[in-house]
Amino acid sequence: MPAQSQPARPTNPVISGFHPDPSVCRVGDDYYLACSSFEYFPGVPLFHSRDLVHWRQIGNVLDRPEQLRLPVSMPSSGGIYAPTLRHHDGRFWLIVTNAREGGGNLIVTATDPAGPWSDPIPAPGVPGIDPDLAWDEDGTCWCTVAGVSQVRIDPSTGETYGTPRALWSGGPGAKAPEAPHLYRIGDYWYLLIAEGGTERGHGVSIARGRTPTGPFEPCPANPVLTHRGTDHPVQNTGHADLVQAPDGSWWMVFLGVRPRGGTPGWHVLGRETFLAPVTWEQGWPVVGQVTSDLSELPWPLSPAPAEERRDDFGLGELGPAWISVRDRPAELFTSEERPGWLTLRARGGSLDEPDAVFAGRRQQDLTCRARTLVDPSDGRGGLAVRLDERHHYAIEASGTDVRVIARVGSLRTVLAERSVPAGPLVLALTVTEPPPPHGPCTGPDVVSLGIEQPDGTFTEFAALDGRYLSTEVAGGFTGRVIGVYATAGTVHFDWFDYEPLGG
Ligand code: 6LW
Repeated sequence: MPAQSQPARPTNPVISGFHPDPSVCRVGDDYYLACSSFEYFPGVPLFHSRDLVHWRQIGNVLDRPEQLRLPVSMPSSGGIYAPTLRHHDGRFWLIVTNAREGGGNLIVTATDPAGPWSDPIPAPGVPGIDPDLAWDEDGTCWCTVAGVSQVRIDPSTGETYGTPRALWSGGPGAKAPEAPHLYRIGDYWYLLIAEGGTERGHGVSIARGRTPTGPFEPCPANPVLTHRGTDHPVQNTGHADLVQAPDGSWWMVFLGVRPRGGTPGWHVLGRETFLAPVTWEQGWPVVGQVTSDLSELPWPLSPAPAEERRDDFGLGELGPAWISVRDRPAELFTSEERPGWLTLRARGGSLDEPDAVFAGRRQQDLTCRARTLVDPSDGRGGLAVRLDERHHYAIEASGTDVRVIARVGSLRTVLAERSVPAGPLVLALTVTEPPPPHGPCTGPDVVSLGIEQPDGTFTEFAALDGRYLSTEVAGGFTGRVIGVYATAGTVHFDWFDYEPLGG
């Protein structure tokens, strides 16, 4: 299976595409990082790095149905929110929220972060989202959540002790104090939080105290990171975690977005993971510039993981970058029916359904191309770029009929429909910059959908403004995912490829 596609140059974002709420920890020379996954299965992508810049996805923490059930009644952008990943006492610990009715906070552990991870341990006494785990010197574990409040917990049972106590809620008047992480650094306990909401006002603030339970004194220079009101190309910076490198230097991972187009700007890749250096002044962290070029790191960079663009569906199991909507039952996603092909069996008649049979990967590049060789003789299916059930563009085939469908909010339309010769065919889409002139109403990008002729030329069926597949239009916490789907019968896919286009 292909490795996670990574930039060849050391650039920010360090993990591009919809990979928000990063939580990082280091064990020896190895860093591990986990992100939110919302309505997608498997949940909680897990990455490994040796240099904080090049990350390779080594698995998903919640990759068995027994660990993660996301019902169709759960709206998109519900589900798995904001993990905290820590290493303590020879084990990895991950606490995360399943934000659905009857969900709640849960803890999983593993000795190998690539898995398997344990079945979830429910933590019903943890009151809210964005849980953090921190252990003090005597082994007492504290769970701190958005708000910000804290309760003592036994992470091996999920049992909490006493009632949650309010700790600190960030700057005066700032909304949404969330994403707390608590650390012992030197003589202080530091409480790092996000505030201002996960939109353009987002920021990171910090307070410190002598004990893990406070009292906490806010940093006079708060927020220690925000791009609000600036013209920085990376916006919405917040939801951060700190890590110390083996050389003693400190680093922050955090989420940010890259809005493009005119006003108000649209971001389409979701919230991505960025890296910035941290220095300390008078016991407070100072976050360095968020630069796009990370070549000047204080250690040699490991080679970027190989970019394998094509997935041949040969090994019988989808690689870790592949995600599906809410679940992925083996009988509906199989390579046993036709070896070397991925066969999808439809459930639900369109991508508008919350249980559509879809397997995709995050769009990780501002401009890119995706293609798939599909055999539509036994059903209907194709290639889609998906933001959620209500926002997606697709090109699909059924027998000799090929059409482009756009769903934007409550509007659903077939934009183009043509006949093609019977047999397998290549469906393709590109995401490119809007053609000039650029003005205040120009969108972020253009999604063009069509078919590739046997001679390799592209025949465009429709070109659509990308803003309608942006978070600013659709709402929510995710980003675009590009993949294959079936909406009737059985549809076979021989390969899928995805490549950045550059520029
Ligand atoms: C997450 C919260 C946030 O729980 O967005 O940006 C929420 N920060 O901390 C969903 O990712």
